[in-house]
Amino acid sequence: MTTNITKAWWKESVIYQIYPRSFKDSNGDGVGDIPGIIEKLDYLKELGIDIIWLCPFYPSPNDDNGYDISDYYGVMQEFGTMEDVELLFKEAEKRGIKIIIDLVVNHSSDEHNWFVESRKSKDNPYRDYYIWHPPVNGGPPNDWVSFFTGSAWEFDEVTGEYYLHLFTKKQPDLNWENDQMRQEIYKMMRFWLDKGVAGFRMDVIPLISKEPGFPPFPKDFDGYFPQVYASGPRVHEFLKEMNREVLSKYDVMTVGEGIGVTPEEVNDYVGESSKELNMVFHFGHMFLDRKPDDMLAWRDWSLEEFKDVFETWEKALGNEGWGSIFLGNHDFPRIVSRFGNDKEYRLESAKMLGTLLFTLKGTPYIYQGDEIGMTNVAFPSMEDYNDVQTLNAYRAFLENGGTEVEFLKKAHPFSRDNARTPVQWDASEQAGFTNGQPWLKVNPNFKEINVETALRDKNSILHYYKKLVKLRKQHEVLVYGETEIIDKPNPEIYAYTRTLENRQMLVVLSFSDTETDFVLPGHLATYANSSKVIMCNYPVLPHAAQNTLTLRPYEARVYMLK
Ligand code: TEU
Ligand code: CA
Repeated sequence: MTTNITKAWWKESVIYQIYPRSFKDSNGDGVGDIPGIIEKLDYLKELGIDIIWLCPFYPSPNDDNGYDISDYYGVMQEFGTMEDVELLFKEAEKRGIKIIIDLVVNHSSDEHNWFVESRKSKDNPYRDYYIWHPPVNGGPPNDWVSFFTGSAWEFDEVTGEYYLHLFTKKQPDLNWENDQMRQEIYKMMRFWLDKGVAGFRMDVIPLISKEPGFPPFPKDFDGYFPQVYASGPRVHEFLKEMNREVLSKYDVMTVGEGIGVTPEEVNDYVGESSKELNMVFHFGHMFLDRKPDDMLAWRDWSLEEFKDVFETWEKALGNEGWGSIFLGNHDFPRIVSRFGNDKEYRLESAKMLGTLLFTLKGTPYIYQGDEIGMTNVAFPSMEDYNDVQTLNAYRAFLENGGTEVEFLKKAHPFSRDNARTPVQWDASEQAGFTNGQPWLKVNPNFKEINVETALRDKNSILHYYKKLVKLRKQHEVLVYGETEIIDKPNPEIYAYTRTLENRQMLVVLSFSDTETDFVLPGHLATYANSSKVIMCNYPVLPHAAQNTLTLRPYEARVYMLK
């Protein structure tokens, strides 16, 4: 099998996501900061990553932890200064690490100067930077809902109109129909690119173009609700313009948060000839276990559905587009708690999930702490929670007659705070994250799960991740090879080959907590019998493959077939 995929540095890279508030506090105020990241660059270099995705570090009232930006050109005081950020860029570059930053331009903070002006009067020059609408029948213009519970419209007394906010009411949506506003965004992007950033992760970018006339939410819609708001009529025009005027002038990469994007349309965003973005994150596997429109309602899912998500997207992307592989981020539960077993098989299942991350086709993204197998937390009281999505859902839950105890049961597996507890650096107080009181409590399991312990133990998840990074760098087939699923309906095993020209690898992953037999199809068994296991998450390697592989709980194996 040959491939005519265009090669690119960002396809071959490994990306590490940093949520600065929770990464490392350098000055004891309990909040992670930029100097804290600089301290840990050598650690990241050792891990082998190529690119850091830095979550928002700009001034913000922190209604949504930095995703509500009040100044696109500055640095949040708690995180440090512009000099600190410039030093971070320089120190990263010294180590051969690139940095991409979060571009949050579907909305700003209501404390951004543009909005402060915009709400003053109907004829303010900034009025049209946001989306204002007069009341309809004395109420909101339509029935759109915010991603974080309640109406997406907020009434503003000053001018007697509503403004649109798809997220919290402190995150008013910017009006991309306004040419001048768009030019301001492009100018700001150039500002950061000229400082040396290697690209952007674009927050909820498919939402920037709104349906004209603001029609009501379609009746009987049974898909995933962001699809209704995503991919508005001018989204591709805007992204092409952004690419033409800004991105195409630099050698950079972009990854859009592909919320609401369907496989059928993905190459309109990332297909090479579309000249818009390089990659998007797809969310099919992130919403398998919850009802689309209700974070609190869980549903059962099967491994087959999970495989189908990745297969569908790889097929849809073909040779025109490129994928991004992630299992979690700052918005979702910890991957080992969600897709693995964070109790008796934490080590094995975290390594197995890592194997998946690095052997599927697409650029892999590690979320901070996953490389040591950090787990979900179960705070005993709602007072311990910080995330605005969780708190809004809690308020609505109480209004509907629920209790704190009931809500906690639901919040434990789904709250975004699961991924936001401080990174566990060592076994000292507060996990070595801070000398003070952390802004969010440290997970009580830090004495066992922390970086220092993992560095000392050659059998740790961390060391396994390092090997995976190396493996992917050594074998081009793991980057560019095509994936073919074997025995897709198998409810416990996720197995696939990766093939590039005359090279072939076989990956076999068990999602089961018991021993499981897996029968290889004839054509593969022939090769497997004489092939080498080049990666395995159990210390004792299995013998060379036979037709039937007996996999231990959460076992992961990578064979070099040819
Ligand atoms: O997330 C967008 C998004 O769709 C999330 O709201 C997601 O559905 C939810 O968190 C799942 O639990 C981005 C950012 O990643 C998120 O942190 C921000 O809160 C949001 O945009 C608004 O900027
Ligand atoms: Ca600090």
